[in-house]
Order: sequence, then structure tokens, then C-alpha cells
Amino acid sequence: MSVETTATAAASGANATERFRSDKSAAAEVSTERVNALASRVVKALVDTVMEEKVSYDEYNALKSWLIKVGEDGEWPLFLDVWIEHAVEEVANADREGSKGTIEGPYYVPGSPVLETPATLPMRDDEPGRPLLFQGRVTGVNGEPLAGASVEIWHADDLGFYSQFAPDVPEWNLRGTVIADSEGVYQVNTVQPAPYQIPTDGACGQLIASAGWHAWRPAHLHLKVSAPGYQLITTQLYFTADEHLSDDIASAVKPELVLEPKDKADGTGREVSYDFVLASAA
Ligand code: MBD
Ligand code: FE
Repeated sequence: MSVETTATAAASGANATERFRSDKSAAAEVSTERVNALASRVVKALVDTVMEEKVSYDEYNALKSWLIKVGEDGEWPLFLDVWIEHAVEEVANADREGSKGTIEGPYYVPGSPVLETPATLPMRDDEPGRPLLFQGRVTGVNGEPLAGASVEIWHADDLGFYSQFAPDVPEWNLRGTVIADSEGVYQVNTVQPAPYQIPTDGACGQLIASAGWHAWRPAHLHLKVSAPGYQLITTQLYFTADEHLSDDIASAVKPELVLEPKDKADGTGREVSYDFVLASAA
């Protein structure tokens, strides 16, 4: 048994909560008018549900205990990113030109090791999984190459674990910031990530089991691609024939984001190209 199987929802949830607090919660300022408009609608949606579904006290108390447990398990980042973020992303990027984006999810960590192209992501000597060469070009919408563009990548390992959110995985495992060359070309060697199951032993897992849902996301690479004067893209790339492309629990798959890797001619794994097109900064 791998030591990684000792990962718990509460431990990864606590890390994701801490990560969010240190990176993003300070930026949150919402006007009284918007809080009034949005909170009123959310409360009304809940009240309408109670009235229309004739919710019982047992059901109301089940909800209360569950909400308390989401907090105790540190799973608010997970819950929100799995069930809500896809809509926020759709609204935020509806009019943006260039490559499609999708959700960031709860497991991004800024400041990963900076690597010149051609790069290899930090990994263990015996890193499990099929080698994957991921490469392509970063341009603007008029095809101009973006020299020195930054291609930040993070993904789960062959067992579905993210470094810094599972025990016993080296700090920056399978995380890196690859700097494209003067033509905007990037090349990065990594391993094929596994399909990902969100933690089943915490509050989110309890919801999934109680509702008869499944906990799977298709295998994916997470990316943030940026260059000075252009809008940063947060996205994910998936792999053809993955059984969860059509029922991602996080609703974050788009047809433009599915890769079709081919076997490498030298037999050392697979390779795939993907070009990023960035919109100019507003
Ligand atoms: C993930 O790896 C992920 O990408 C999302 C969106 C939610 C939970 C885990
Ligand atoms: Fe992920």
C-alpha cells in the first residue's frame, strides 16, 4: 500500500483552506448593494426550495449538521470549486478572445519552481505513470509569438494526489513554471496524471454518497498561461477517451480542452501539442 493512501479529506481540506486564506481572501471586497442583491437571491432560493419541496425538520437538521461538517473538514474551497466555480468562470470569461479557460480548483499553489524550456517538472526518481511530453506555442490573437511567456502547470500524480495536499509527496512534485523561448515555444516533460476522485471521507464525499452521485473528475493538467500585456488564462486540459469527460463532477470540461496524445516514435511515452492564444490586456 502506498503511503499516499493515508491522505484524508480533513488534511487536504485544511491545506486548501489555509492556501485560500493566504492568497485570495484579502482581495475580497464586495459593495453593500451587491451583497444585498446576491445574498437576498441566495436566501430566497433556499426558502423557495424549502417551500416547494416541503422540507422537514429532519432534512433541515441534516443540512445544518452537514454545513457544520463542511467547515470542520476545511472543505468550503472544495465544495465551492467543484459545484459553483464553473459558473463564475463562464461569466468572467464569456467575452474573452483566445483560448478557452476553465476553473482553477482548490489545489493551485503560486511560486512553483521556474524552469527554462525544454523543461521537466519536478518529480521523484521513481515517479509512477506514463511519461508525457507536453509542448506547444504561446501567441497573441494575431498570431504574434509571446517570447518568454509563462506556462505554469500543476497536476495530480499517477495515484491522483496533488503535492502539498496529500502527505508524503515532495513539496513541488509535478508543479512548475515553464518559461517559453523567444518564439513562444514551450516543452515540458511530465507524467500522465490519473483520473481524480475528490476526497470521499469528508463532508463533500458524504454529500456525494448520500445523493447517489460519483466523485470523479477526468484526468487533467491545470495551467495558468501569461505574458506581459496579455490577459492571464487559467485553464485545464483533458485526455481523449477518458470515461469522465462527459460527467465531470466539477462541470469544467469544454470540447476545446481535450488533448489527443500520440505514442512517441522513440517509445518513451506519449506526446501532445497544444497552442495557447492570449487576449490583449484590457
Ligand atoms: C481538483 O483536482 C480539481 O481540479 C477541482 C476543480 C476540484 C477538486 C479537485
Ligand atoms: Fe485538479
